[in-house]
Amino acid sequence: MRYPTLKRTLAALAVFGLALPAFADTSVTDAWVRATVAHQQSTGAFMTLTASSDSKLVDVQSPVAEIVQVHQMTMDNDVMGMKQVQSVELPAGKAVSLDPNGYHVMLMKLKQQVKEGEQVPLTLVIEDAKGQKQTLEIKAPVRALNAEMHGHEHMH
Ligand SMILES: [Cu+2]
Repeated sequence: MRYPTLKRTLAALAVFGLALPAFADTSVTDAWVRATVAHQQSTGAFMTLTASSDSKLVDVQSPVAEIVQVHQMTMDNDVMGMKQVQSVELPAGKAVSLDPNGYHVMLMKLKQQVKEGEQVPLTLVIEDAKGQKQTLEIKAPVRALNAEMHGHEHMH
């Protein structure tokens, strides 16, 4: 009767695997960085984040910029601006977009021009509901888009 025992063990493992994912898993899609012109000090990185369990984006780092912050676009008396936020909520299973109209990753004090066709390394730090941190390394392609972020250069 060894065979049924083995089957039970495999079934138990499968259940275990489903019930207890080892780590909260966050996927990143559509990441991109806006290309800069010479001597431009800052730019934005954008992406869509989907976490498997309730999490938040708490930190971003990149070797191309001295300062990296997460910003949120704001509208105050019809004037568009932006403010730094400490984290971005990533509800389980919900795709959260960092786009030019909402949250974005701000790359400030750029060390060099960011040119179309390059890949910008970004390190994303995701914290789950238990406070466990997960680090995601991604490479975001640089896209040249003429659409200027509103109020961007004034803010930084
Ligand atoms: Cu910003």
